[in-house]
Amino acid sequence: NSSNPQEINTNLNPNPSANGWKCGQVNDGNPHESPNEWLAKKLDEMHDLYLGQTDKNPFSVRGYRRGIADRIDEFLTGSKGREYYENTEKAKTVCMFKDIYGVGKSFANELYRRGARTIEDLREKEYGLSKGQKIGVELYSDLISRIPRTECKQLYDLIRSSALDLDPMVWVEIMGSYRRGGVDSGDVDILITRDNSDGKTHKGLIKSLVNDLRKKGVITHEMSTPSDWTALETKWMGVGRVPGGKYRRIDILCIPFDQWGAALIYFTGNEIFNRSLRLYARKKGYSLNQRGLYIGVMRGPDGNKITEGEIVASKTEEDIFKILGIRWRHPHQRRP
Ligand code: DCP
Ligand code: MG
Ligand code: MN
Repeated sequence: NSSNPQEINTNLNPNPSANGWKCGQVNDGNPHESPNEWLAKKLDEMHDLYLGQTDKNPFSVRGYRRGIADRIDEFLTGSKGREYYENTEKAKTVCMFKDIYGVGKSFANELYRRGARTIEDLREKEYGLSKGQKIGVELYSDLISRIPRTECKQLYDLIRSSALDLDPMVWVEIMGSYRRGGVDSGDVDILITRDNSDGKTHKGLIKSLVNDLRKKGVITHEMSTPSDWTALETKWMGVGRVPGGKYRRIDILCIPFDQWGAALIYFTGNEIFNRSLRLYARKKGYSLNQRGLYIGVMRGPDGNKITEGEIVASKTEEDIFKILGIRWRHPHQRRP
């Protein structure tokens, strides 16, 4: 019975990008129709169909109207936000601001409220931007463009050879979308550790590496630096380039040698693959994070850890997949 609203498939997808619709574009179903008009029409259709049923009393109609109102609310307050669904000057400006490194939805809106309209405005006037956001504004057009795979490889080779010159025992890998086989990437993700079988570690290497790459003009800006440069686990975030090329976001993660496998899984991603693997581990009584696979982790009602548990695997990806009882997936297949 297609007149029952519960059974109508309206093909509504709350995420317009799933329908190929992006910021500043209109719905592709009808070039003269904005996404808002299209959505309103769909909801009207649902409403009319519902009212057309003779067995519905005024109370259930009111309840149904409220249901629709809730759905609209849900769309408008969804992760992309109201501006995503509109093709207005404000929507386009807020979208542009959201693409600045380190700027989220609410700050993008605040900048608009405070009168900013262009990237130039943000360069000229004081808006209380953080250090990272200022770099994001300064290098806006470079940082929003994708990095071709060959250029990722060039940056990786430059970083790797510097690291190996400093210590021939280091392990350096390129991770993220590059390892998953992407034709281009949003940033360059680098994982570093050191074979500790001779009793030495990579402690402090990140500092010398960043200094060396700065001297070579490969690293140009720092957005977030380790709180302790001499720790075994450090994260560095910044910007660099193949000398003469575009400015690119670079993330460098240093980790203890025995966590290599768990870190490989985490930093290869993608994020959805990681979430499903972690959920799967939990269902089997384990707990997986970027440091290792644990057993006996006790969690409170909020899901927070009460006990650390005991580590059962972390050195290789294969060890972790094997204990979980699933076959190892090639990184190219980790993009569900
Ligand atoms: N990661 C994660 N959860 C997050 C952020 C990151 O699990 N909230 C993991 C999975 C990602 C990896 O770290 O694949 C690298 O993060 P990036 O943000 O660099 O994402 P990608 O490299 O996958 O894509 P992009 O090409 O946009 O950089
Ligand atoms: Mg990346
Ligand atoms: Mn990254």
